[in-house]
Amino acid sequence: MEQLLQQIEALKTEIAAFNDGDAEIFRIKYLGTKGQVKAIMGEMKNVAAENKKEAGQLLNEFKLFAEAKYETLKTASGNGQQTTTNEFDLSLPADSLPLGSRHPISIVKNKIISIFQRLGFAVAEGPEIEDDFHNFTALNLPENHPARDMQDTFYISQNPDWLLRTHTSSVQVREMQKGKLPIRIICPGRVYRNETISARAHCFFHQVEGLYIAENVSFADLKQTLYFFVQEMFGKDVKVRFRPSYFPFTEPSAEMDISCLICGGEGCSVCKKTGWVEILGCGMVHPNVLDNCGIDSNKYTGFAFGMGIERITMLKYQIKDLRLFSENDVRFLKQFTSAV
Ligand code: 2NM
Repeated sequence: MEQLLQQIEALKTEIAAFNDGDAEIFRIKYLGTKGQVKAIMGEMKNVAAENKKEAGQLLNEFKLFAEAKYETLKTASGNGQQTTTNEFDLSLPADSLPLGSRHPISIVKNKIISIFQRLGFAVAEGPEIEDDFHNFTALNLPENHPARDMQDTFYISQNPDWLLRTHTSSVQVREMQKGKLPIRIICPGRVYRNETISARAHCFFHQVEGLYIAENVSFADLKQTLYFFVQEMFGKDVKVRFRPSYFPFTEPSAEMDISCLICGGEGCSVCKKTGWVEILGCGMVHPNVLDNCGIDSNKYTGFAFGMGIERITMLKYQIKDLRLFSENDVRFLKQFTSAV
């Protein structure tokens, strides 16, 4: 009797662990005419008469246990008659993946691109690891020029000539060097500056810079292009103003403000009670830059501009903290929807 109990327990453990998945293999091994359940049933004849009742009960329970497992396997494989080991129904549709949403920076970047594409601008891209020439020297910032201090740069320790680009002007330098004129491009991309991270600064951000070089390009063309852009971006009611500024790569240079979207020019915390918010820098490309890139500055003129995508996005969606863009908190990200 003791031996029989041990045998039943051992078989129960074995059956419980059976996960071959194939019901037919299970049936033959345990429930068939030469199966182990039948075999152990045959042990009844060796059980002493006074134990027969208890043993019979135990064996019946065991048989039911084995049969229940067989039913489970049959249901799992979908067809008890199947004799192959194909456990999967390959005709079932796949589980769908949850759909994410586009990042607000991408939404605004795509919108900026589509506005300028309608004016005939093409998109140009380039490397994020640049050399000193494309990031600084070509842009009229010779070595030891104090203007290099305007942007704190991340240098690559392997090579003192390499750095993380501080603006996408380096892409425009590469396009100018190709020598195919006229040039009408916008350059979206990530740029890097060594800043202490706060609500208003980060060690990287995203830019769109624009460049138009041809014969007889004027400051009037620059103003009209940028006015069209802000009207498409922020609505027809927006007003613009230009303030004189300084960039080493443009002369003259200007900063463009738009009337405050929050208060409509009345004065609020976003515009610091001025009614205006700064959105981009621009200017006529410095003749030195054209010459450095192999373009005849006596024949050609051009305008350029640059804007931070984070800044435009913060204004458009009234986002107060720059860090939200890189924390990837889905509670923030899923609030933005876009068709593009
Ligand atoms: C700005 C502001 C003003 C600019 C200049 C050039 C280039 F390559 F033509 F010299 N690209 N981008 C530029 C001019 C960028 O960003 C605030």
